[in-house]
Amino acid sequence: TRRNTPDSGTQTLDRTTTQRPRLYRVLLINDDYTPMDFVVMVLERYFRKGEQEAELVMLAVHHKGRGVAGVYTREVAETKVAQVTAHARQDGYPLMLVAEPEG
Ligand code: NFA
Repeated sequence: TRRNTPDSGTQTLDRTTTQRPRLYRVLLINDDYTPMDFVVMVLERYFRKGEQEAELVMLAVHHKGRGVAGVYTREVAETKVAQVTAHARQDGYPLMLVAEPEG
């Protein structure tokens, strides 16, 4: 709806629908060297999984090659990838993560 405000005369558009941001999956990629315990810790600490869910996701990635750690808006997803990658490299592990758009 187009509308004139009395004070400035600026035309604004009021919309009755809301826009939701595009969401991104953060994927964990399997490798042969990162310890299982490190991946579980990552899922608990950075992706706020409980102990049992973290174990299930880690094992799914270990067996299937990749899996979803979490779903976030773009900036949050990219920050998770950067923070976890930095932590893994600090500890000498090759763990890989990627953010990919949903839908
Ligand atoms: N495959 C790794 C191992 O056997 C564990 C792992 C799981 C690594 C999920 C990366 C992602 N130590």
